[in-house]
Amino acid sequence: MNVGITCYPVAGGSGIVATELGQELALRGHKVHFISYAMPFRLDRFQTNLMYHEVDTTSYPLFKFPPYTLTLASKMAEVTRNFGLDILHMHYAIPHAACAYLAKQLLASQNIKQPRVITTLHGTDITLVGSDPSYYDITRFSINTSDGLTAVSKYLADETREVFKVEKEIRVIHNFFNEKRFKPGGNQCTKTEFVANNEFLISHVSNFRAVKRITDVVDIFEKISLEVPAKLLLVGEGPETVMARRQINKKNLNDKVIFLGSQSRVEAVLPCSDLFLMPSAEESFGLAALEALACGVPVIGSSGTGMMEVIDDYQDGYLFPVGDTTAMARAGIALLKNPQRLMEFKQAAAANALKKFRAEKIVSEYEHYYREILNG
Ligand code: GMT
Repeated sequence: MNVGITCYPVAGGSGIVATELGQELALRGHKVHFISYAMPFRLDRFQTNLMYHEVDTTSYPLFKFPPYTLTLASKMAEVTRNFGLDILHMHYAIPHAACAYLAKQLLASQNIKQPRVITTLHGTDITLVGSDPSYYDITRFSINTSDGLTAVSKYLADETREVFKVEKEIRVIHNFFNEKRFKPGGNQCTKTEFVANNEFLISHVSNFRAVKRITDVVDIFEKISLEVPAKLLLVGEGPETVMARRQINKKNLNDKVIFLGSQSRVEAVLPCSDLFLMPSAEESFGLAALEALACGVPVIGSSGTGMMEVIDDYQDGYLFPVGDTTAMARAGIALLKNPQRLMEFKQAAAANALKKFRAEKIVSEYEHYYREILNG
């Protein structure tokens, strides 16, 4: 198949899923074309069957906001025309699904065969941004006019049906990880690079947005570190980084916290961790949590979110209500103080992730779905 993929190229779950999917499809022999304003975050090496098409948005003094959506739609039409795309797969509804609709109309006006449009909903495009009144109608329209619709969790599919009153099928296709890269032990990091022999390594990976509740991460870590020797590894950066640094300073935790900044290969450091914290206010799935589990790291996350489909409570992690940092810390302390249980959780984390979310399984679900939409 010839597949066009559009995603946000910056560090963030939706772009990462889109990139990893494109890479896996290319490995399976499909021709994959990324169409975006910059090279996607994890698309950092040449790969057979994979091409990148940059969208230029010419500026003009009249434009306060250069019209990226128009140039993106034109580029989608151009790539479809030149490479005979069968499918345009949009990751994150806003504005990509609307652009794909426009591209199709453009191609129809030129009597060129139109591709099928599939939109994958990732989370904040529904829960935060899409439901804002200024985006609601156009998001609903783009969802309804897509030929196929997928959501990364049942939680998100239900939310979409409820918020947008969508009646068409929303296929749940969970996020996935590459089992050759994300695995316990076998990567580049050495734990003693970060901690002393008697210390535990606790980590958090995100784009440091408010929804991640970084203050809770620091709060939970502080409580744990009062009971067991530990260091906190923070990977990523974003709007909340400055605030996190301030909080860490204020709590005198500087010598216990390591900031690694943004990393495109988190699998190089995750296997060194003993525990992963993801106390987000909202999470449609929690890809970072899955990548930690895949590396054999138990996760403490928030109940009432899509993480309930990722973490097996009391088997490979714990789920607590958003903001209950005391319960989260207590569970973390008990786990780290019990070597036998910690080992069992680590093994269960890797095994559960592999069983449910390995790329080989999930990418086949996408391939199947593409064929269904093409034939239907
Ligand atoms: O989590 C973010 O802030 C990034 C965001 C995105 O769209 O890039 O992530 C969303 O999509 C990920 C991939 O499907 C999911 O794993 C995340 O749970 C989801 N984030 C939220 O729902 C807050």
